[in-house]
Amino acid sequence: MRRWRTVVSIAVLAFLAIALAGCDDTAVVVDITGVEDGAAYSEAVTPVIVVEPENAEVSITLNGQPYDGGPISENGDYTLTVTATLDDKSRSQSVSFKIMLGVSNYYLIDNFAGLDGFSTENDAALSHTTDPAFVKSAGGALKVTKSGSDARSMTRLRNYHARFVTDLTPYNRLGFWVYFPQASLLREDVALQVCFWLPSGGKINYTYPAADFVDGWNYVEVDLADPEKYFTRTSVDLIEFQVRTADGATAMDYYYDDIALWWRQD
Ligand SMILES: [Ca+2]
Repeated sequence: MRRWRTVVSIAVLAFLAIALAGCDDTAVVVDITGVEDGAAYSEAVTPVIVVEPENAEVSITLNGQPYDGGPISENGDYTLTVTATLDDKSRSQSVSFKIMLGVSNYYLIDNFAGLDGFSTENDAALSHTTDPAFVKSAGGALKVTKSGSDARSMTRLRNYHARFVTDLTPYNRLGFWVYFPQASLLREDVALQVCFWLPSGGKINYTYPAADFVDGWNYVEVDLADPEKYFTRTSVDLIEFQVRTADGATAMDYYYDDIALWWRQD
């Protein structure tokens, strides 16, 4: 009876056998520490990977490319995947995270592990998807089905959402991913509008033209501190994400993922 236990620390590009003890259990184990799924980091990170047993074949990729284990220091979205295989047994673990240099107060409102806390107006039906083609970050994504009955399609983040924030003053940015299958179908002047509804009944609107979007995933970053908006951010009742097509009869499935708030010192 023998046990093989191995620590692979890619931080130092070394494989270290740390223990040999009696047991013939050859279960394949993969453990990633140093980065957390769904997290955002304001400085470089170096993941630490543990694989057992030591003679397992190990594949490590970062965004699908071979990864040498060095510090990850550039702004971006990353998915680290470790796969260990021994005989017919295989184990894989993935962690998705962001590097956002100089950012503080990062607050993930929703990465859509589920779907709760949203309502709709006009032409929108919401559902939850885990189809990898339409998921940008950990968890799933929010699918909006626009049937073609109205040009406007509204998804509303409501104050009963578990992670809703009323006072936005600790944050000066809101960001999210949106996936359009065909951006040319969007209304030219206002393809997307983000509205912050205030208790007074007023709204603070941010509009984005069709030219801002490509087919597939787009990242939208809203400058909450835009001096032209006169937006004090102390009290917000709901946040509306409105998509408009040029033709009201256009049917379109589109997607949101990874809605977050943060502070970035300009
Ligand atoms: Ca997600």
